Amino acid sequence: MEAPKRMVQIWMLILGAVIIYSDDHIFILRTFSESVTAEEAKQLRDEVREMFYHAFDGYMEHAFPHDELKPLSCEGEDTLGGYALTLIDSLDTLALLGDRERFTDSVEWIGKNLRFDINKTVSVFETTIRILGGLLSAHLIASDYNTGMRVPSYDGELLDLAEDLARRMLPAFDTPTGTHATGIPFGSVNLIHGVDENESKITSTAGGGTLTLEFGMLSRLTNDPIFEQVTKNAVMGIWARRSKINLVGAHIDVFSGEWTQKDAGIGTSIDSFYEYLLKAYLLFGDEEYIFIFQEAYRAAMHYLYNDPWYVEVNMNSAALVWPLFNSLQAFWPGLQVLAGDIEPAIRTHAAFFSVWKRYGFTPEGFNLATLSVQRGQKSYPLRPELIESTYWLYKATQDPRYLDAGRDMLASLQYGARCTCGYCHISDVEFHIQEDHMESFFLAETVKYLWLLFDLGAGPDNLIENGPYKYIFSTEGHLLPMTPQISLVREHCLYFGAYCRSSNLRLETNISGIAKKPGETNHSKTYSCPGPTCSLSRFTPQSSPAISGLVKGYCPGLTHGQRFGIKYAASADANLQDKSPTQRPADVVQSHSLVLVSNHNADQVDHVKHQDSSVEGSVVAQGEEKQQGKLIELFEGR
Ligand code: DMJ
Repeated sequence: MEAPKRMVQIWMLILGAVIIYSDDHIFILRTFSESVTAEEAKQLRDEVREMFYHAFDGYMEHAFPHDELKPLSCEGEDTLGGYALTLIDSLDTLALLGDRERFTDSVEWIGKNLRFDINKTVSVFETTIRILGGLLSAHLIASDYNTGMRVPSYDGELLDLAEDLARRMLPAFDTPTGTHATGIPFGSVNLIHGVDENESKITSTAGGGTLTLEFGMLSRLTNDPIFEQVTKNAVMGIWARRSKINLVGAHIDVFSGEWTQKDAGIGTSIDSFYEYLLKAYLLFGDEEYIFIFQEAYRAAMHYLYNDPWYVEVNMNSAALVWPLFNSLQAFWPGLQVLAGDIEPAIRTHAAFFSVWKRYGFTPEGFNLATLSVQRGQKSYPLRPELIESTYWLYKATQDPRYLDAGRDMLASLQYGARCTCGYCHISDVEFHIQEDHMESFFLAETVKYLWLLFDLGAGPDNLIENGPYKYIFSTEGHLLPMTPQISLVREHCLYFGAYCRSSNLRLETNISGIAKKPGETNHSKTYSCPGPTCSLSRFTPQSSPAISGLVKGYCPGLTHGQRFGIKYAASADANLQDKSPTQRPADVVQSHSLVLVSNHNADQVDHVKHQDSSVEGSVVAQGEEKQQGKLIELFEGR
């Protein structure tokens, strides 16, 4: 029987309110006069700045050089390695705010005082995204006149520290589950002794698969490929163990390669695995990552997406396991903006924001079946994800509703989380109970994205919008610039996508229509690449047979702006944008940064390429099918 069509009428009233009336619900959207104006955006930006300093000064006064601030008791605590975690995580936010004095002082203090030869066992994931990422982004800001924040006394100390730290983490990769000599890393490592004898062999997918940006940057800055190689091996090791329907589980044994937790989702324990597939491609131009991302993303949208929510399913059978929103999922709409898949991002963001509005914060878990906070998951530890997606969606659409959402979230933080010396975790979103802890990511991400959102609304004046480089944000919100040294890209589309040590590599191309540097002829271009161990990837430009280096391909027809821009509003394909979703070709998602082919046909499962079907844990149950039936559309008309 054909489902009854839903009637939707939109009324614009004289007062400026928009009312949407459908068969079963009435939505009253905010009145125009309530929307954030450019003038108000400036004030909100200033308020966020003050918010940053309340927390940062509280940390410096009461907690530094401990890792994190206890904002109620105004004391410090060591939560990672005991090496000024919050200061390191805050460095590029200081630079973004234009605080030259504190940025300089902090860089100098860290260069003189930080040491990693300490007998501490630390999380490989957290140390990478917070410490390594913080050091590398600050190094690239402090060492570069183009950023306007160069530190005159700076002499590469942060890069040296980053390299030292990364080398101390390398023993964690000494496992047999990768595609080459190294594998999926242990979750923790001792900074002096390597992996502890009794260290758990179980790690999360995010833990093993979210290291490529920081380690890859380090390889390109130090000319040592080891960091890029081990983290890529780890990603390949995880991906080789995906199920036949291209889903990954949450936890894996780094020795046997068996999945010990087979729930697939986009949130807890997996989230940034997806994020780094796309971002590693964008930052490094390594096309292997985009091929994997496309397959992984397509599977996620097919099996996990229950418009507008995401659920967790068994990675093999796709059977529903958890009908749960978890707060880490909220980064996904932001990632979709980068991937160019804006429409589902808009709907999902609206759904997630409805949870925030209901409680004033997002709980760690919200049960989509009972429409209530999941037992044991009532807290809001100052997470950035929803704000991060709000920023990306505002950047992509310029829709003022995202500024309004940001204003709401800022108000929640100010009224609910601000406390004596900083901002407090909320231990129960229903009763707004404050807890004596402030994660370093509050200053690295939550405040940064809020500030960026309002700065955009005010007319942007910051390093990211007006600076010399495009930036990729790490999963910890750190600014990773696409400098020529890191991205190995040129203004045209031809590029070397991966690190390569060959000393003999010569590539000659005769691709027409690419930008020329003085001295280059129309028909030839020569590159050199130092080092011995290179291989060709599957896309190679017209090339001489002598090529022996890693050459990742080219993208004819795309301009630099199309490959790396993310502005959605001014799409090149205006005709397509103007069409309604039903008029668009079903299988093409438009993006300025890339084009994703998205096949939502369930039959695709049978034809999915599976590179290593002999790998344990990849056997798929017969009759796997996408979960039928939609989850309740939450909060409509409430
Ligand atoms: C941050 O450390 C990073 O964003 C990470 O990817 C997920 N968890 C926190 C923020 O919630």
